[in-house]
Amino acid sequence: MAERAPPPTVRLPLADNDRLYELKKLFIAKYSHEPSFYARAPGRVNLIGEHIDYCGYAVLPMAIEQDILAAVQSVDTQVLQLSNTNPNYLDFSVSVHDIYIDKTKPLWHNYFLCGLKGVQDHFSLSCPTGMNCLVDGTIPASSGLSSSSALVCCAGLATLIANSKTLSKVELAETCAKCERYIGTEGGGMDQSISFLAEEGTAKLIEFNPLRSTDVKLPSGAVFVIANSCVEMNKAATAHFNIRVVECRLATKILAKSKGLDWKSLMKLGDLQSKLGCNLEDMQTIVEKNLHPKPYTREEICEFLGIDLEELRTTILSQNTQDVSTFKLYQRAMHVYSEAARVLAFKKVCDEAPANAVQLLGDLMNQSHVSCRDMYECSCSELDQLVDICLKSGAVGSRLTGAGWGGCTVSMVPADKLEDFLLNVQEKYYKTDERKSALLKQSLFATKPGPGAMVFLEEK
Ligand code: ADP
Ligand code: NG1
Repeated sequence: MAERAPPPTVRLPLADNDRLYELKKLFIAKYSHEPSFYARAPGRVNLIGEHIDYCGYAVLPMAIEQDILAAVQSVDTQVLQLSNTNPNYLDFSVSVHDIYIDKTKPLWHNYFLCGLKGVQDHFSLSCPTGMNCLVDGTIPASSGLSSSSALVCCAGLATLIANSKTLSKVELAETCAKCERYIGTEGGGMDQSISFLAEEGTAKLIEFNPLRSTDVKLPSGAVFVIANSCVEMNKAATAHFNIRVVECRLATKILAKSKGLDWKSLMKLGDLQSKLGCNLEDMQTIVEKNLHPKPYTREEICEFLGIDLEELRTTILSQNTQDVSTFKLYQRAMHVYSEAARVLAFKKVCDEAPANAVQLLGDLMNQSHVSCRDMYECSCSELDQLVDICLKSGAVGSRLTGAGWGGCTVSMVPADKLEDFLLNVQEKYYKTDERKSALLKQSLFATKPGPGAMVFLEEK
């Protein structure tokens, strides 16, 4: 199976590739030596299935063309030297024996260190090699297109190759999903999985535990368009993301206890469903009957579970949610179970390809956005406005993609309406504001499923 193979290595003359050629020149200017290889990991757009990967549920993303590319040279010094083609990301160097990841400051090099440490830890490397690296990224940062995971995956792949080790795509995806958590966010693994498992021309249903992917053929009459709201949201710099993870964990425990299960051992809403042996509709009924829409206080949760605040803090809450005092459990669980069902419905429509497939898929995307906005509260006014403009400009479906609270929307647009759609969205969202207008070129674009991570070697 392709996903049990390592990421492909492509040999090419650099004269055929302007970006690699330029990167090589910059690398030589910086380190006075040629790179030994190049590692590339793509970003992704999630078509449907938001905030459910960390609950154990399948998601449906595709890789995008935008990526993180690193030129790398292994060195004997046991020092990692990092630089970036974007001058906003400052140079950094550290001994490869002394990796410390600062959770309080998500500076760019910390993401690289996550990937490096992940691979070092996986192989318990006692004598890891040093590296000189020059990184070049094209994914808009903090915009829900997984620039952070692409950087972690690129760093993991670079470290693997530099240390002459081999891992399959699945093993790399699992390693990088685990090690990105060193930055402090408790993500579920969608981004790293699609970055390694993606294949050109197909979206993927990504399922977890065990990690696996299935091709999803998208309808030929529609185009997926990404539009950036131009509101940045760094996951690791705020608690929004981890609060949602914790709310889902708390909902799992309250529901498990209500149903007489061993609640201490259950952490995910998906695992609760498996234990109960119910379908996703039944789970929504169980939420309806056992959770209340009013926010839960910490005291109420502790009393219901029969634990004290200290136990709540140490066994359930994350480092950056220690002082959160109320949690919305009903709304979050309702979103998760309904969104998990929408992913399966989306896949079914793609497989069966009925005549009205585009309309059906669009409806599911719209329902997903409403649920993200109203139940999961991970949208923002700019995203809602952009979704509205996209729908009025001819999209059949439009929704926020990725973590939310800013970042991008993804819209499904009938192919014959694409040109008008792009013109309309430009006029109504971007051209009304100087800052957004300046960002237009990299903010609004049609996208197709791209390939996954790979290594390039120069053919001389
Ligand atoms: P995303 O939704 O894109 O994953 P995050 O806020 O989680 O957003 O992560 C964004 C962070 O990833 C940036 O603040 C930066 O530290 C890092 N990053 C993204 N792109 C690059 C790049 N081209 N070079 C260096 N670091 C990058
Ligand atoms: P982005 O959009 O890359 O911040 C995050 C999580 C995903 C997933 C989505 C929401 C990480 C690295 N990524 O993605 O696992 O939970 O939010 O669906 O934490």
